[in-house]
Amino acid sequence: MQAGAAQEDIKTIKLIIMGQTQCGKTRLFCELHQSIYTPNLHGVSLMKKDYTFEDGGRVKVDFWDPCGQDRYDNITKIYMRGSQCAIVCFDLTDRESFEKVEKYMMKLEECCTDNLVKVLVGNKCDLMQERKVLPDEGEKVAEHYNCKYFETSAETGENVQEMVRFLVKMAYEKELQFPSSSIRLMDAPIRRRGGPCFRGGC
Ligand SMILES: Nc1nc2c(ncn2[C@@H]2O[C@H](COP(=O)(O)OP(=O)(O)OP(=O)(O)O)[C@@H](O)[C@H]2O)c(=O)[nH]1
Ligand SMILES: [Mg+2]
Repeated sequence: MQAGAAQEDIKTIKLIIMGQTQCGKTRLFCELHQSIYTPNLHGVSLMKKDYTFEDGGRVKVDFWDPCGQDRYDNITKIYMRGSQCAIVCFDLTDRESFEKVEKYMMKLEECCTDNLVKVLVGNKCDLMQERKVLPDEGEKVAEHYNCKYFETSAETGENVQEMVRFLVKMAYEKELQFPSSSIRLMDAPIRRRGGPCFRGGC
């Protein structure tokens, strides 16, 4: 075997994080990578990390972090394409960011294939006194979008590694089952469906 051949067998998984500006996307990734937090004020940033699983399988993960300001929506769409996994994030202390979850879920449905795996994340769970979204509400929306719900804190690190490891493992297992090279983006149907209720009363 040639030197480096084993390296080439390791798949790269593309992970994207989406969510309203200021919900904590960049800080979550900095916590995950144990790097110093610097806000990304423009465009998109990329971080990388390798994961090894119990069965010996390994993946390289590219973490794409687009700026959540609305004016970057079109750029974000470009980076969403070809993603195997996604974190849809909101700020537990900001009701509006929770109401925007639907927008990001719809975008993912439009731009990614059925094999995309995702999680819904309520971030800033360290700010308990300022909470504006109840755990049950997060759970209900996650259930609607057929994904798992996590509450994290990029400030304390609570649940951050666990949430990402869960997502990456799901993507890794899906990749073994349905290698993304066999999926053409053109095959991804454009779907529309009614959103969940974010305002109560339904
Ligand atoms: N208390 C607390 N503050 C947080 C947490 N996560 C992020 N923050 C703060 O929230 C602010 C926004 O964090 P960012 O990570 O830059 O938010 P973002 O979602 O990347 O924002 P855009 O890049 O504009 O889309 C910063 O002041 C962070 O320090 C958290 O878990 N707890
Ligand atoms: Mg950011």
